[in-house]
Amino acid sequence: MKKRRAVFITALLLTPIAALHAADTLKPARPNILLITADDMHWDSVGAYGCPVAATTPNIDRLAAEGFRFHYAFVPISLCTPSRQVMLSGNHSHQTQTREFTELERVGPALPDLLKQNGYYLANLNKQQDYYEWDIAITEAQSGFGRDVPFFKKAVGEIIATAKRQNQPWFIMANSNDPHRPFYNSAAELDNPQIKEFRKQGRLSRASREYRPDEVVVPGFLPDLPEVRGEFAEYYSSVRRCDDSVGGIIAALAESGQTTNTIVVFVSDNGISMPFAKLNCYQASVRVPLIVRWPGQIAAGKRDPFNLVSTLDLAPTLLELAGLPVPAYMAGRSFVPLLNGEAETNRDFVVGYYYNNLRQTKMYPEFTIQTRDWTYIYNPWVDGKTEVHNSDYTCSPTLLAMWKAAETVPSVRARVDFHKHRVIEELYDVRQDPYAYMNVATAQENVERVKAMRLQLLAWMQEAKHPAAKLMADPFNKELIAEYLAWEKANAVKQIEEVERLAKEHRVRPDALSKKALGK
Ligand SMILES: [Ca+2]
Repeated sequence: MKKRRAVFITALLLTPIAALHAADTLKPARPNILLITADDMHWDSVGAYGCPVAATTPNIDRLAAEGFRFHYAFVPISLCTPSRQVMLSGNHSHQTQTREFTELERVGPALPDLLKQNGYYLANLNKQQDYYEWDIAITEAQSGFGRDVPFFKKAVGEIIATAKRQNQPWFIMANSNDPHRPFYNSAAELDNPQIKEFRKQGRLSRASREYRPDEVVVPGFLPDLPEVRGEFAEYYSSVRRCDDSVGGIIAALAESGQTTNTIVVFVSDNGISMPFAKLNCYQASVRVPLIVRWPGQIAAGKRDPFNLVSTLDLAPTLLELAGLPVPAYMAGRSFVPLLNGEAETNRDFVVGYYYNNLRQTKMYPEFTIQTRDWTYIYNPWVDGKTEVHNSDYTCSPTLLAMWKAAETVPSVRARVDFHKHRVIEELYDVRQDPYAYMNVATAQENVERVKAMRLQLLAWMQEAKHPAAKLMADPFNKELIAEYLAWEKANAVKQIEEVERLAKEHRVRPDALSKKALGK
């Protein structure tokens, strides 16, 4: 372990010296960075994370065997674009004003900007194209909606070859659209006009293994109804197709001969698109698989079973691994010491949040503190009458089946009712209740715990200058709740106007505004 640490220290010490000579031909050797994201993949859908279904991710498992994986990794927000924006900016959603699909305020240069300034060739497949000066950005329309497995390998191979010709280190952000809805071979996938077109062109890849309903396990946070099981069979086939894409990307890297000089990160952007998961603040919403591989530099096959990390930390971590300084304006902090086997200090929780559905002004702000053993959630929008609307899965066979079953099955009715209305405070004992059924926020034995977790949220909000900070100091004050919700709504209206203005000026793609284009 000491030896490995020494490698980093040496690299950091040498960088400024090497930089002195950088003006000529002697460029400092920077590692390449390959950031692979899955879309809406539940944390334990990966075999290496204990997936209960067989052989879902052989390629990602190989990556885990060759790399370092975090058992407790979280995203701060369970929504696609904001989550990826957190990864790239190292800042929280409210700091960059990325509550929805467009970043409106730059805190400072983000990871791609800083890498570009240091000579990197930047490439992006599928997502996050509006904000950075990518040397090449491949759209969903070009990539077969992220469902064309051979395309990933070919594109990554060509990008690496281009960077090599230009003698540049590279940063590739390769985003699979799997296992995002519409799921594999579902009616919604087969009926989607764009996907239909790709299918005609022979670009809709088959998964290398397709799952039948009797082969899958429905996670405990959902009832095991036939329609739910049917969707999970489609979902796991999507997971497998994502894994096929990851395999192609890794093969392209291997064929380029640059494996040893490339840091590979695999991460999901949020939990599965299902009730009590995506677009919420439960563990199933914000917990993700996170694997880092750098042969010879980061211990292979190691698992960190203890420390909590957030994808907020990715940008600072990758900057440090690349031997670059981490700017003070980034809210995340590098987890390089953890990769070196050191214990983390001063972090026994991570924060999370959620605000609203895509391009809507009705807000459902939720905030969470996640620890290894507890999930605390504060829902200021809850008033006993308002019904939550999570656009992503409202018409899903799963939710429709739950509504139907609720007519006759009391336990499902209770679950459906709770999902609709919630309560203002939730607390779950993750060890005893991993699927968040028993809200113990008001239990006498948890009074001090809840108080402490509220204070953790308050301290974070104060430090990160969150507009809910005043409310969090007095979380049941109805006037403060109304004031905060009015602020969020006004801000959402302002954001939509700003996005429309930017689209008119062609500073964001018009399809960033289209729900259809985003598969919503
Ligand atoms: Ca997503």
